[in-house]
Amino acid sequence: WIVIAIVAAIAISTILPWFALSGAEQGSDAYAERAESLQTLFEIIGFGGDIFLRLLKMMVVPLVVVSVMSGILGLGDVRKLGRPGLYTVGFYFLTTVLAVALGLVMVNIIRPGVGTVDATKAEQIVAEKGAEIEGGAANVEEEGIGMILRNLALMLFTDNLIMSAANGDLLPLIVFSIVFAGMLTTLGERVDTITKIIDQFNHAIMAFVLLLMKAAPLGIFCLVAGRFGREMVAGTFVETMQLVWWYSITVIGALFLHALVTLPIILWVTTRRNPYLFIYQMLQALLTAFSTASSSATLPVTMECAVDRAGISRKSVDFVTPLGATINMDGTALYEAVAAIFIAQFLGMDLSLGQQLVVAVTATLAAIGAAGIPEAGLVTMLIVLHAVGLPLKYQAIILPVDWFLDRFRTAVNVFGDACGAAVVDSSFPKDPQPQPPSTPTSTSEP
Ligand code: DAS
Repeated sequence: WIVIAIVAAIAISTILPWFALSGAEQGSDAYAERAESLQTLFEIIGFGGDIFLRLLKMMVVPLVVVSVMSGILGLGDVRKLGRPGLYTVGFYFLTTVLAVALGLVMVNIIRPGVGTVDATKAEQIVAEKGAEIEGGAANVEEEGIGMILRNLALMLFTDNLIMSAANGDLLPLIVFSIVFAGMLTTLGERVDTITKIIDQFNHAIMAFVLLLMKAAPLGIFCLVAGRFGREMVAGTFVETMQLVWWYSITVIGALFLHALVTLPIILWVTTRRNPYLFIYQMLQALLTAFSTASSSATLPVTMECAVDRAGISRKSVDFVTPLGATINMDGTALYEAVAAIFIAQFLGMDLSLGQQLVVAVTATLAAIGAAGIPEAGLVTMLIVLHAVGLPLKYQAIILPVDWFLDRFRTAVNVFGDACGAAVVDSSFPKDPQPQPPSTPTSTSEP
């Protein structure tokens, strides 16, 4: 149903504007009136999608806190988290580095920034939007890569749990949940009630998520039709895509290769799962990620699909996917590396191998620091540009297509999270299998 909803949304948001506006001459009053009516229509449709997005986001904080606590309590001893935790961070770091490496290889082979961009148009956009970007990035200029490291450190520890929850800062909430639940496991029977409440709360929240997912086709239709429709009526989408066509192809191509080759190879080697069946099992989450452009908002669906459709243990999903939604962003890291090299190519700057390594490291770290919200990669990308001395204002060239490319990289981010839960699953201690009722041994009575 979600596939049908997305196809229908893209079809309606492209055909309807084309049909309604083709009868009027561009620039005439009739055209303007029709365009305004269509914008209003798509804004109303988009509003329905925003409600669905808000309902998903509403679930994220309680879901993350309760599921991570449940996962730790299910282990019975937080020290058992050692090996799975190490595997999780190691898998996420490895796949992010591989994503960046693939992005760098692709952008250096295709060279989308060399001779494929209308320099006059690009410079005009930079002149219009560049100052705004640089104005909003003062702290990047001052702090640079140190900003990432400082933010990563601060991201782990909050001084106000309520504020972190209100801001949707998941990482400190995950750290708190691990420590708090770990402490509960040491208190044994004295905290039996809290333990039961947390576990029952977890089941209740997942039931609520299932209920929400019933509205997913309609919510996703509205989200996609609303955003695509407004872009089509504005009439700038084709023009902006044409300006950076080869860049967009490079990004989408690299993302597809990472999702359909790199991650499937790792998944098959480590779990012997059919990776393409796994993609099908996770499809609802991937399409929700594409529609919402938010890993965090998609997290409830990611967890539900991973457990109920892909059969990954809840222990693994409860711990690995919330962590992944905050620090594992393969798609974003790949994207930021490609974008930096593309801008360097456009400016005629041939980055040395050393500089490209700096791009690789800062893109990996910047992606970890990116939030699971729409277009988060744009913000952290500035750190990568700054690290290799590229003028930040040239991000303006790729800004107009970011809302579209963001959907692909968010889907790859979510798929990477799900792969993490599958790969790490085997390292979690299994629940003790219920013993079959002991059958009385036959004794021949004298
Ligand atoms: N939209 C972000 C996410 O939710 C990814 C990005 O902006 O790069 O994962």
